[in-house]
Amino acid sequence: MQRYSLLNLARNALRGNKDWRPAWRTPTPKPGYEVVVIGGGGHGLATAYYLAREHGIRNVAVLEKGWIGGGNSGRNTQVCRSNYFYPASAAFYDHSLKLYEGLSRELNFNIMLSQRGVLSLAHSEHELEINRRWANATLMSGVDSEILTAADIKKLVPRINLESRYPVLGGFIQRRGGISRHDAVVWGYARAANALGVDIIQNCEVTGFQTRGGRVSGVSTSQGIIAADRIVMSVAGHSSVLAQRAGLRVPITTMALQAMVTEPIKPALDTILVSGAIHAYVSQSDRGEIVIGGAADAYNSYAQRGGLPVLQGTIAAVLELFPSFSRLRLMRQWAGMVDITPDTTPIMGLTPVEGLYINCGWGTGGFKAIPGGGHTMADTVAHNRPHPLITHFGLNRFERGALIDEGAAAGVAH
Ligand code: FAD
Ligand code: PYC
Repeated sequence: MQRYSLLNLARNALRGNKDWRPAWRTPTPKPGYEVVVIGGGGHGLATAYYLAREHGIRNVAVLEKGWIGGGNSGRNTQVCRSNYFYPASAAFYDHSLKLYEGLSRELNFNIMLSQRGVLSLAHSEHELEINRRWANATLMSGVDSEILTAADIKKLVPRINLESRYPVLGGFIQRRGGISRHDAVVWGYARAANALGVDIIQNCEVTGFQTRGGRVSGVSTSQGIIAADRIVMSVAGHSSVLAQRAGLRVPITTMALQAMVTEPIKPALDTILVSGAIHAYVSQSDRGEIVIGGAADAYNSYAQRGGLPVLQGTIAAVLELFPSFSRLRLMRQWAGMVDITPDTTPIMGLTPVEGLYINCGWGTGGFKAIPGGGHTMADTVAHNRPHPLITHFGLNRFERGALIDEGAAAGVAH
């Protein structure tokens, strides 16, 4: 892999930047691979990377129907945190956050992790009490969390209007939470996986599965049949459709989740604010844009665009908190198709079809989970049993009723 370093930057600049090689190859698919990963989002690429890096399984292809990162991984609002309510979730997401903390160095790619804190607001006494329980639950799982008064919040976020229609009474913060650049996470994993021999094949849609003797033997794709003993599905909002082609029913509902950015302004907000009650969250990107998101659209859809009512409601909520932002012009708005489970917890692990593994159900919160998801899925595929951190996230939990209801901790949008 051509290393990115100050020395290399200077050397290449002096040579007119002619010697940089593409960050990954554009291979034609081989007739078969040891492992095929379907979906070139963050989870698929991270799985391929850790298969090669940690398990020596390098005969791997990632098949992406469009371009890598063109799904939710390149459309999200970049929030990373691990302050989940239940111990199983907190342990998993903290594993992911810890991997994020070392990722720029590991991938030799600046993922621009900025741990500026994720602050959840409470707008009523009832919500304040729930926030206290939530903060204490995360502390008991060994995850940092701190309860803040309204005065603490005003000090941290001077522009906030505490006396809005929904007054701010307090909240809690995970100071290790933050944002990292979503494209960089995708490209960093792709470049590192490619360097270890993984084939990343774009414009290659998987249309069905080949089976032999009750187990998978390959996939049919828009570029022909590709054989594989082990297949991982990481296709987010398309999970139920694709799983059906393997004869599986997965409890995924697909909805559009939208976000938007304003024109860039000088530094105005250096933490991430989340309000479950008014269904909005807001941060400022490194380019200066105010990044705004809210609830998922209220209906099922496979279209990568959202409707105006949610947009309008979200903007109204943010302007209650920050009246001065009403002067800003909106620059862009977009949406992704999120894969929502009944308990807002992901589905990870083995499936009833031998050799077929699934990683989905991240809904509105799987960006923070990319390193952890890739790391544990690779281990699961390599050993054909769930990694200890994901045993609670199996598809079979819906048969047993062993749900992990993280609805309240799923950011705001669910
Ligand atoms: P994706 O990145 O969607 O990748 C799946 C890939 O599979 C896609 O590229 C798709 O083209 C491909 N694919 C589908 N079908 C096929 C097929 N048949 N053959 C081949 N390829 C196929 N999470 C957070 O943690 N923090 C946030 O702040 C946050 N904000 C969000 C804001 C928005 C607006 C949205 C939409 C999502 C947000 N999320 C957030 C959620 C997060 O983006 C996703 O959970 C995460 O990116 C999922 O990653 P993935 O790799 O599973 O899916
Ligand atoms: O999961 O933290 C989250 C989140 C924030 C915004 C969207 N998802």
